[in-house]
Amino acid sequence: MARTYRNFIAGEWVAPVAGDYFENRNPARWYDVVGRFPESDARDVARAVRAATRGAVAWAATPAPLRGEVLKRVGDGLTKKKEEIARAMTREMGKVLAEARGDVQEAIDTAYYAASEGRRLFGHTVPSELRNKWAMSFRRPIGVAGLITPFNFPLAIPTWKMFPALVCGNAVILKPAEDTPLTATLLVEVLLESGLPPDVVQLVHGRGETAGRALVEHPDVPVISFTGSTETGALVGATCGRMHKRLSLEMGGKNAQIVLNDANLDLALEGVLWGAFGTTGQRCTATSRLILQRKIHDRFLRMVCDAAENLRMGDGLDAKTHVGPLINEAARDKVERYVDIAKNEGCVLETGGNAPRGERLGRGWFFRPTVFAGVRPGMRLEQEEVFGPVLAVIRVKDLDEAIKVNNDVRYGLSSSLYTADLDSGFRAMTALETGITYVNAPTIGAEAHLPFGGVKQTGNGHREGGWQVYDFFSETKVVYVDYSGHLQRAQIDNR
Ligand code: UN1
Repeated sequence: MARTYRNFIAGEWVAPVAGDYFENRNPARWYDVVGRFPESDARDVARAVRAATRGAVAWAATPAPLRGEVLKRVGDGLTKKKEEIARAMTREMGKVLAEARGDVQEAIDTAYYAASEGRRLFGHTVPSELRNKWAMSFRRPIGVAGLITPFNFPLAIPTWKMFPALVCGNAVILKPAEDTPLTATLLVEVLLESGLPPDVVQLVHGRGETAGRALVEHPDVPVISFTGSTETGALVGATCGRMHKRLSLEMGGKNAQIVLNDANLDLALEGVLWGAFGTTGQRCTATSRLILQRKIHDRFLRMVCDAAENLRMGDGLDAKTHVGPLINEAARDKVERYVDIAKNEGCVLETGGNAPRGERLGRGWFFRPTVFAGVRPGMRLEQEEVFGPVLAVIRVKDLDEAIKVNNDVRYGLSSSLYTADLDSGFRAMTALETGITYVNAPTIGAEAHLPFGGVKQTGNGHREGGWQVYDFFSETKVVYVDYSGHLQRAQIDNR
């Protein structure tokens, strides 16, 4: 019988009020039940908010460098448990173990960055326009932050939000994806072992429509950070807009790798395999379009298809596996739907296009690495996020056309250009409309200490990672001190 897990609310591991649970299963082997997790509702969320509101007061009064020291210990704790967490992650999420270790490492990097930020939560001191008057800004915590996170980076993404929120002095409530609740549980355990005061973190499992929604709608949660689909993001945004909440959204992508005639094709091949089929294409940053310049199109397409056919699908815990399963049945249905759509649009299926059968792979949500050629700008396969191992190949005349195709989608997270020409690299750097551009590297590979996020409908202008997220999780306060001894009227008395 699989273990039953609980929420963490008000300093205790507790059962959900309604007493309902959902099963978390291994996507590589359905019969492997990882555990049963709480199906929480608005009552559980309300309890978590009450506790977090208490926690926020004491935590805000703790000096930021000391808050940072807790995060340092969290980094140490995650380092110690790196292998254990990575294995748990692969079991519940399916990504290959090397990638799961990378996911944990990203959380470790984020923890150490946050720890150092505790001694550097800069404000500004600027000259006043009046004599004998002091002007400065500093940061204050906001209060309780609601964090809603996806399955694809079960540890890294929660920590991108949680660690900066904590260092800035907020209490947090995490509602992790229902497909990856175990990793989130292990994260909270590390936080508690590291000396984080219990009321400062709450973990509420459950579904987006119930637990997630209750968190977004709760009046005492003034800041929400959400990573997920553009459709759900719009719903979250509507509620936050109505309730005047601060909101950070990270959503879809339709990222392209461009390969020019002068590129190192072997390098570009490694890049596209990693970008398109790593994490089984389930990254916001995944390469889902491959834009090839005319002269190398046929040759490079052949190279990609041959290599894709040699990728071995399997359980992510098996060292021989290159590509794990999709996360669940709905994900595989969606990928199958897009394969049909692409065929109906007249795209040419070059390889893949279906789920493998048989003893080894037939009882997981696997899907073959898939390549469609003859894709034209504007087709649905070219415009819409599939979130699976499906690559759309588009042929273009030159860099200008490649840039135009890259930009002509509603998303703008990451982009990549392979070229040996410095001028092309620099032109693309500014012309590609994405939050991140890689030159001679794939569309994935963001580092924890640089801002992560996209333009257009990928986000709403905020960034995670790096220094900008600290602005998001803190309130700027400005103080003027007039020590002249008389009334000085700004904009008037100095003229
Ligand atoms: C995501 O795609 O959802 O750049 C996050 C990367 C990772 C983070 C990706 N470091 O692919």
